[in-house]
Amino acid sequence: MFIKKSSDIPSSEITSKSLYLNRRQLITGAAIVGAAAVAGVGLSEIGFPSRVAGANAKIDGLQKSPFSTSEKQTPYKDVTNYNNFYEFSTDKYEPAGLAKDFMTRPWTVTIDGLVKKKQQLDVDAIMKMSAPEERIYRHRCVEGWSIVVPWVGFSLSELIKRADPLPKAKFVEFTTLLDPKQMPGQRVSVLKWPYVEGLRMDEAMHPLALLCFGMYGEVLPNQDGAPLRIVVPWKYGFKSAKSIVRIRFTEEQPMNTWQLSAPNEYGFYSNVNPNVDHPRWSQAKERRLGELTKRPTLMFNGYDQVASLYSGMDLKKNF
Ligand SMILES: Nc1nc2c(c(=O)[nH]1)N[C@H]1C(S)=C(S)[C@@H](COP(=O)(O)O)O[C@H]1N2
Ligand SMILES: [Mo]
Repeated sequence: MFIKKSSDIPSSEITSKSLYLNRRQLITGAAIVGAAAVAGVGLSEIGFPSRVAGANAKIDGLQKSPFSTSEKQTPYKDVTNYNNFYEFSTDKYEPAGLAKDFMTRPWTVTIDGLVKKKQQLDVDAIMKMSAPEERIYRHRCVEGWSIVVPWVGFSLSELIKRADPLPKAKFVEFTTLLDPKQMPGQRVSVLKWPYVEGLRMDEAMHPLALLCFGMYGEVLPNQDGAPLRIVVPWKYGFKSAKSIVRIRFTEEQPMNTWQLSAPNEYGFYSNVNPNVDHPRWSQAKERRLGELTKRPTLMFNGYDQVASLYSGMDLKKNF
C-alpha cells in the first residue's frame, strides 16, 4: 500500500484493473468498450489471461445472517483475482497464482496470552465450533476500492468465549503464518513479517466481527486467506488478517504491521471514515470493483451499529 505515491494511486488504476477482470463484457459490450476508452483502458489489456482459483469444496448447511447486505455481490472472479496478500506479492493479480499450492492442512491455531484455556486447535475443529453462516458484507480497502462478499463463518466471539479470556485481557492480537518457503513475499522485507493485526476486546466481541473460513458457499480460496481469517467489516481491509496461526490475548494494545510500517498513515483503529483522509489521498469516495462510478464512503462502512464502541473517542486522533 505504501509503495505507491499519491500521484499514481487510485482512480485510473482501479478502474482499468477491475474492467479488465470483466474482459468478457469488454469484448462483447461495445458500450463498455467505449466506457473503457473514456477511462483510459488500453485495449491490449483485454487479452490478459485470468487465473481462476481451483474448484473448492462446498460448505453445507449455511444459515443466512441478519447482518447481510442486500447489495449486489462482487463477482467471484474479481474477489479471487484482485487481492491484497503481501505474503505472496504486492501485485494484486499475483496472489491467485502464487498461492495455488499453499498448504492449508494440517493447520493449527495457537490460542494464548491472557486466557484461562491456552490451547492449540486444529482448524477443522474450529470450523465445527458453531453453525456456519453466510454473511454478505461490504469490504472497504484503505486504497479506495470496495467489494461485497458472501463470507462464510461465525462470530469471532464464539471462539473467544471458549478461550475464556482473563479480566486483564483488553486486546486480541492475530498473527499470520510465517513461512517464506511457501510465501514468496516474505522473502522480501516490504513489511515486517509475520503480519500482525489487533482489535480491542469489545471490537473483537462485537457480533459483526467474523471468524471466516469460506466465501461464495465454498471454503476460502488460498489468496483470500485460507484456511482461516477474520473479517471486520467496519474497518479498512488491512485489519482483516488472513491465514491466521495465532490468537493472543493481551493487556497492552498490540502493534499492528501497517502501523509499524507507516505510523502516520495507518493507525490501530482504522475505522472506515470518509471524514479522515489518508495523508496521500481522500477517503470520501470509493470504487466498487466492476463499477465505473465512484460512490460515497460511509462512516463505519455503513455499519452504524458499532458507533457506540467509539462514543467519546476522537476518531481523527484515533484513526
Ligand atoms: N496476512 C495478510 N492479511 C491481509 C493482507 C495481507 O497482505 N496479509 N492484506 C489486507 C488488505 S490490505 C486487504 S484489503 C484484505 C484483502 O482481502 P481479499 O484479498 O480477500 O479481498 O486483506 C487484508 N489482510
Ligand atoms: Mo486493503
